Amino acid sequence: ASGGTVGDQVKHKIVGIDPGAGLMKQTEKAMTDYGLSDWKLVEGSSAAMAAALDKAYKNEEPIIVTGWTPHWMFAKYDLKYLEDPKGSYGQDEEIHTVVRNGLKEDAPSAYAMLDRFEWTPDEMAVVMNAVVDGTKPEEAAAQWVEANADKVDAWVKDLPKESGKKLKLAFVAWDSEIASTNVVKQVLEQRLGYKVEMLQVEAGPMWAGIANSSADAMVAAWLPTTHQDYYDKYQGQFEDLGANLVGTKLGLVVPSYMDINSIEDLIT
Ligand code: PBE
Repeated sequence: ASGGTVGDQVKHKIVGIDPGAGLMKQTEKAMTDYGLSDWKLVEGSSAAMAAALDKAYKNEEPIIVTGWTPHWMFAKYDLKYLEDPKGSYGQDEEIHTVVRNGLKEDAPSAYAMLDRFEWTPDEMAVVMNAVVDGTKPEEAAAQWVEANADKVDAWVKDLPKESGKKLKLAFVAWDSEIASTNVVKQVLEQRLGYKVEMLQVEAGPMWAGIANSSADAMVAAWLPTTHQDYYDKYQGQFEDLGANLVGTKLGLVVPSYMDINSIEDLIT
């Protein structure tokens, strides 16, 4: 890191992710709230953000990324969230399971399993960390399901088995959702006999797909804030089965070696 303000050091760029992510909208809001009009939020993807962070971190260069918890990057690197005294990123929230209308009648055992599905950030981390270390998501999920049989038993207890009934799970390629969607797929297939197709889409189409029934379910709804606009837009066209994970967080994330602590430190 060289001299000048933090803004000069990072060329007034914040490394973002996919444009449909709620995190991007919240970051735009934060930039307005804090008067960061000379800053630019760069669109990309989760993978590109992680690659940029990895590269900067290895060189001990300054970087500011949009980040969230649960995410493997906090285990892999020494990072900190910038304080958000204005509360632009809202309160801690939950990840919800959301299904299409009519799934309860059409696939009652899948509906029941999805309704029971819940796990902790630490459990999700096991799958995420395996994936970033090179295990295929499907394999990492299968290993987790095998190692956590008791927990999984409770999700499928007394539910009838199908023979190859088709089910579509929509998801966005966010690391957290790659983990959760793969675990749910494994459970529905191995334990309940479904044939599950995973549809990788952007955030908007994920919500639209549930609303228009082209997908059956998703476990990737960040509420009440991050996906609020999608939630409001499709109100009545989906069923919210409640939280599958609690204890999330969003914000601007920097390596701990950077000499700033708050979003306010970006104002020049
Ligand atoms: N995320 C991860 C998503 C939800 C899951 C925080 C990047 C978003 O911002 O919409």
